[in-house]
Amino acid sequence: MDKKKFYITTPIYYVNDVPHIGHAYTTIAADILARYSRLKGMDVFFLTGTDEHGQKVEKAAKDKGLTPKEHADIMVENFSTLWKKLNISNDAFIRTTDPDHIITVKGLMQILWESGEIEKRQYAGWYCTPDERFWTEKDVVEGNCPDCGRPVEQIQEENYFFLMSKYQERLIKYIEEKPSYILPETRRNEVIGFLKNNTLGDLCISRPKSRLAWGIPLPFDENFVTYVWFDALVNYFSATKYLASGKVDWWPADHHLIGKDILTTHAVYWSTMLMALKFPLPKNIFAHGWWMVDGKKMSKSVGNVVDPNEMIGKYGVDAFRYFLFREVPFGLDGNFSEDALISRINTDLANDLGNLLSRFSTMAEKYFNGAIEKDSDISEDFVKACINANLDAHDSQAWSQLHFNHILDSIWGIIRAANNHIAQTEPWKLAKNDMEQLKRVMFNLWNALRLTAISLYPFMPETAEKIWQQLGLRSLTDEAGDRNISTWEWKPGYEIKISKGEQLFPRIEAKKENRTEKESKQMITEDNLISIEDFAKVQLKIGKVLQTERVPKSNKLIKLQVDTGEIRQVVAGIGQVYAPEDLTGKSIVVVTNLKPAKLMGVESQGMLLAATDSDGVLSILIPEKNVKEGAKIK
Ligand code: ME8
Repeated sequence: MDKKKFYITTPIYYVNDVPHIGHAYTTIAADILARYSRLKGMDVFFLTGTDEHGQKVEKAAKDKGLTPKEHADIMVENFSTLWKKLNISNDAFIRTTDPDHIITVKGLMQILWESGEIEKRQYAGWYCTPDERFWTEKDVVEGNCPDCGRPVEQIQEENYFFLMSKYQERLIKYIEEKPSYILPETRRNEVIGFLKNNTLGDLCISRPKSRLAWGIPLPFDENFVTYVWFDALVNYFSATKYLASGKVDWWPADHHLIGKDILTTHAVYWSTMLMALKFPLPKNIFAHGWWMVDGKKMSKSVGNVVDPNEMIGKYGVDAFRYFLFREVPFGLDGNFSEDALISRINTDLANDLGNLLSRFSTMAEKYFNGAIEKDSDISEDFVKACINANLDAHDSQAWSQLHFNHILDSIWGIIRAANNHIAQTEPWKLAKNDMEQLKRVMFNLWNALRLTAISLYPFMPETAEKIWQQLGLRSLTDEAGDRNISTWEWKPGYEIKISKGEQLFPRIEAKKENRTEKESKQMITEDNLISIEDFAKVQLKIGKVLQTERVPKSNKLIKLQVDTGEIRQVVAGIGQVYAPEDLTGKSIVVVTNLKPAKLMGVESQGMLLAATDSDGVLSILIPEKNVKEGAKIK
């Protein structure tokens, strides 16, 4: 029998900026679903990628003095490197500059053109350049974009329009008839409300080349390029044609995971495009909520953007992955704080899970020399509680509705039951007078931990493997298939030998109370010393210089593209001493957590360290040995 297929996507992210926790969030969510589906024995195609055309990317490249493709080639690395660090198990990575994607976009455009779904019209409207969107007179708020608040400009030009308006009624009917097409329900209601209370216009799907050159040319008119959203949305389909295994027809997707910011483009533009193409619609579009910091939107100018690389470096991949999905129900907005993350690590991960495993393995080694024998009584309350919690963790409704925090809570149901069981049975007492009962307790605890590891795997793959190994089992993914996800009495066909390993999650000391800025300054002036905490605030890393060039009209400034584990642009005032070409390939020291600043209009995302002596000799700092880029300086 053919395996059941499961196709999941993330948005393709703009390469105009580096990834932050929001991008990580959607991608980890997709990874959780992909891993779970593989565990259940399905054939999975998990797609992510980057959106590389359009005005935003063109502008970001121009600011850096690069061509859009050069810029995209550098920036795409930030995403692929981060996905590796986060253990993202994507099967494919699409870039909209891939030649095969471009061919598909042109092909679909041509079909729509020939079938009369596209029309050329004279158009006058208000245009928001940063958002690349036209607005009508009534949308505009005091001359500003209703979405981003920036000024709009009046534009009059000829353009091509996709006749989206004629699909309005059909789309309403479709969404009403398919309750799980758009989730969560609040978002579904929003879309229905919008469609019922507004007249859907036609969608401008071209940009004149004279205004925007960086896009896919229309196949039927070379003077225009394709609107970036039309190009981007097609990725979900085009990838199935050239990035997936040839035997399976992957379209339609099971889930498009997106943030709530891009719901309209998916629920309305993409759905109607597919209707016009006579293609099936995806089975589900899930729009999750927004991560904020102190109740505010993350933004570079406010300086509150959370860098996932930093969080992984400080707390580990799995703690970060766990926190994002345990703390806030998937679908709602959440507030990110390191204190909340530390608290989850100390309570859920160190106290509940880590302690359970270490107590179990210590006892197994102490009382049975690591050997666990099969001996269970499935009528015991403890076993029943574990079986029920495990069933909840694999509840198909919870998984299809993406109730990740409920699922995690159910897994913690097993962990809590196991900890209670230890407290109630007091194995250290049984060791003195009832070894038979102790054997049973240990086997049951082993089973509870085994099911915990399987259930946790999609969320925390490294931790699950570590638990599995300490439990004396072989490869989790090989052995855990659908059959063993919920079987209590399962036992492998080889001898189990427990081997106590490292603590999964050492506790993190609570942060010392934050000194106010004024107090810190006072300290420095009073005795000219800073505390180790103050020094620890400065993040220093080794960076490898990839590309260099002078900042135009400056004899002092050099612009460097530096790999510090992620690619960043650094502008340094060393141009009177160093020629740009002298720096390429060198390892340097970079301050990586400085707020970005503009020097002569060019953005610098960090600072390189250099020393100047009293004679005015300037030297950049270079490590004495070969150390990898991204190495931390402590
Ligand atoms: O919109 N909280 O790309 P993008 C949660 N290229 N998720 C967030 C977030 C936050 N604060 N910020 C971003 C684009 N995201 C288009 C998509 S798809 C055909 C084209 C996540 O780089 C969330 O998934 O602006 C959001 O929808 C996406 O990043 C936007 O990424």
